Amino acid sequence: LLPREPFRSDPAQPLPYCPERSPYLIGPLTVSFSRVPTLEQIQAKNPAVSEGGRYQPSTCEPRSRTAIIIPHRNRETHLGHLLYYLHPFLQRQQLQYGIYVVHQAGNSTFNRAKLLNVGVKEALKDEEWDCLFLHDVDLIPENDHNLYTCDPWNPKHVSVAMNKFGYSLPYPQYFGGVSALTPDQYMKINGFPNEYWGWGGEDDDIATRVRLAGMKIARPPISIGHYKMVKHKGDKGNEENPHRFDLLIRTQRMWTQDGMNSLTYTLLAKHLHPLYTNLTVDIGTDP
Ligand code: UD2
Ligand code: MN
Repeated sequence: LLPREPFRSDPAQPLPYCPERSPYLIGPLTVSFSRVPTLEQIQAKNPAVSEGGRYQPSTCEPRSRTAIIIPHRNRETHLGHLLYYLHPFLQRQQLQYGIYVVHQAGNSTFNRAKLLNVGVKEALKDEEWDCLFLHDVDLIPENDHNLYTCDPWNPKHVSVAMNKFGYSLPYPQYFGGVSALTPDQYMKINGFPNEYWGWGGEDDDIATRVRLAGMKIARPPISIGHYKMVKHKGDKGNEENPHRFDLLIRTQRMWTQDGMNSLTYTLLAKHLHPLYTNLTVDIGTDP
C-alpha cells in the first residue's frame, strides 16, 4: 500500500529527485486472474491517478517520465487485469507515467506494430516522454524491481521470462511482448514496421532493426523480468501472417522506408478515461 503523499506546497520550489531505489518496492508479486476487476474497483484503489491514466509523484522529481503504449482490440478482460496490476506497480516505482491504449477500429486484420507506431506518435504530442514502453495487453509483470525506465544506450527487451516459455528466453533475438525505447532510440530504428498484418514476424523485424541501426538489445536479469500471460487462444482477425517470412528477408532493404517515416492513419477518437487514454484509430487494411 502506498502512503498518502502530501500535496506539493510550493509549486515553484524544485523537488529533490526521487531516490534511486524506491522505498515502496516489494520484489516478487503474486498475480492471479481468477477475478476480473471492474474499472470502478481499480479506480478506487488508485485515487492519485488522474484523467487519461496519468500519475506523478507529489513529493519528489521522478527519474523517468514513461509512456505505456498498449495495442488493443477486443481484449477488455485482459486490459482489466493489466490496469489492476500496472497502476500500483508504476506508482511504487515513483515514476511519472501515462497509459495509452491504442484501439484498432474495424474488423480488418490486426496490426500490432503499426498500432504501436501510432501510440508513440500520439503520446509524444502530449508530453516529452523519456521512455516508451510497448506493452502487450495480456502480460503482467511479476516483480516490481523490473523498473519501467529505459536503458540510455540501447533498446530494451523487457519480457525476458514469461510463464508461457517456462520463464526463459525462447531464443536469443526474441523481442516480443514488452519492450522499452527512448524516443531517440525509437526514431533511430525508424520505429516499428507498418507492413506486418496478422500474427507474427513483426517482433523479429524490430530486433533486426535494432542491429541494423547499430545498437544492441539490452535486457533486465531473467530473475526480474518475470511476466505472467493471461491464457488465450488466437484472435479472430489476427491469424498467422503467411507473408511474415518473405517480409523478414526484406527487413534490411525496407527498414529505412517502412516505419515512422511512412506512417499514415486516421485518429478517430481520443478519450481520456479515468485509468487510461484511449486512442481509436483507423490504420487501414491488409493490402
Ligand atoms: C506474441 C508476442 C507479441 C507479438 C505476437 C506476434 C509474447 C508474449 N508476445 O504474442 O508481442 O510479437 O506474438 O504478433 O510472446 N491484440 C489485441 N487484439 C487482438 C490481437 C492482438 O489486442 O485481436 C494485441 C494484444 O495486446 C496482444 C498482442 O496484440 O497481447 C499480441 O497478440 P497475441 O497476444 O494474440 O499474440 P501472442 O501471445 O502469441
Ligand atoms: Mn498474448
